[in-house]
Amino acid sequence: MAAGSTPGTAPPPIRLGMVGGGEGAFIGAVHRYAARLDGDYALVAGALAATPEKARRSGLALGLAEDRIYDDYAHMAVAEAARPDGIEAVAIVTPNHLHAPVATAFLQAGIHVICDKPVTATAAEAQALRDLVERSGLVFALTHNYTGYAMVRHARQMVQDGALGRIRVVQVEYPQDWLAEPIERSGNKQADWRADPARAGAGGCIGDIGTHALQLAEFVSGQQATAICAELTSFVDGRLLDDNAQVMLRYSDGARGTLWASQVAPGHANDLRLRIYGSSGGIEWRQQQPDELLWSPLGQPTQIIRRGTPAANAAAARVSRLPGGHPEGYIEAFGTLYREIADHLRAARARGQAKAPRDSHFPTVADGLRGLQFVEAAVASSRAGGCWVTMPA
Ligand code: 4PW
Repeated sequence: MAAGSTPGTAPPPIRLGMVGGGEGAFIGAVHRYAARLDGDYALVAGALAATPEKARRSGLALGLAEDRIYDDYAHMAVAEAARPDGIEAVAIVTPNHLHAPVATAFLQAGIHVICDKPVTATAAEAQALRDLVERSGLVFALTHNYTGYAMVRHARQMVQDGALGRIRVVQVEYPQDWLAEPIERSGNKQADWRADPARAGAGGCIGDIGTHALQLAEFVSGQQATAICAELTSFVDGRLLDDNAQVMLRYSDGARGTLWASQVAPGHANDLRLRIYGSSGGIEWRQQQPDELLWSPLGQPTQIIRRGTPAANAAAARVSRLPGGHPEGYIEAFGTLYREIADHLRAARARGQAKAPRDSHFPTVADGLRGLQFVEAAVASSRAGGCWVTMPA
């Protein structure tokens, strides 16, 4: 039973607002699907776009009441905080450079934050945001969505149970191809702010998807990168930020690994892959076949462990919605984070209840700070010609 509910009654949905993510925006729609998947949230307010006309059109299309459609996020934060039925949490799905000011406005208004990644444009902003979150006591969730997949949870549990033995090698790859051409030629509007330093922040590909790759590698392996050596490259003519990143990593418990993130790899739409090798076996997971985990116990044939079968462990079962043979993917994994965040938000509603009722693993502002520290370390390493740079502990 969720916090704050009484037997036989469903707890009321969490009143959610959204900043950014108006009509045509990919990631805004993803957050809305994820929030609705388990019925935990109701979207009731939004500052959904940069122009008043588009903000209004987007708000009306989503069924928002006229007086809950805002032109300006700062006004929205103050107005919603003043209403008895005001939003309890806001989802931030703007370009990266707005994450810090928008999150700050809502935290200062006493509203919980769910933010897309990377958390901010710079590590200094991320540090300031982490301090603010700590002082406020509010929930700040970061949607590094790949940790929500059932077979990622399975893999993490295997590592924790010692099935792989001592972890030696952590290989993570995240190739995409949507920035393989200049944006003017591809016409990919989703991409344009991600390649603009003023709106994307310190890193291009390394910030947009390299941070996902690092977060996944650390989440599953249980080790933290302690030092990195990077080469960032901009292959497409005229591009100001990196579109390809090669990184060597040293991990805290002695493992070694590489991280390759690329947005210029034809044939790979969203091909995040993780391989971890230990003294007793290796595992491999692919985002494009997410219901399967390859398990190679040393000296034995490779097995395919499938979500929804008896071979899947309790960590996987806990976040599965559908029986085996009914594929789950990107939206369900995103929805798992939203569900776990909802548990925390409901626990926060019931004052005094510190523990969330479900086993939650959603990333926070601390993971976001780590991501920005990684981006800045990679940029520094690459600019210095590929030297080793220590990651903050
Ligand atoms: O967060 C990532 C993005 O910015 C995503 O998961 C995929 O790559 C889709 O868009 C980009």
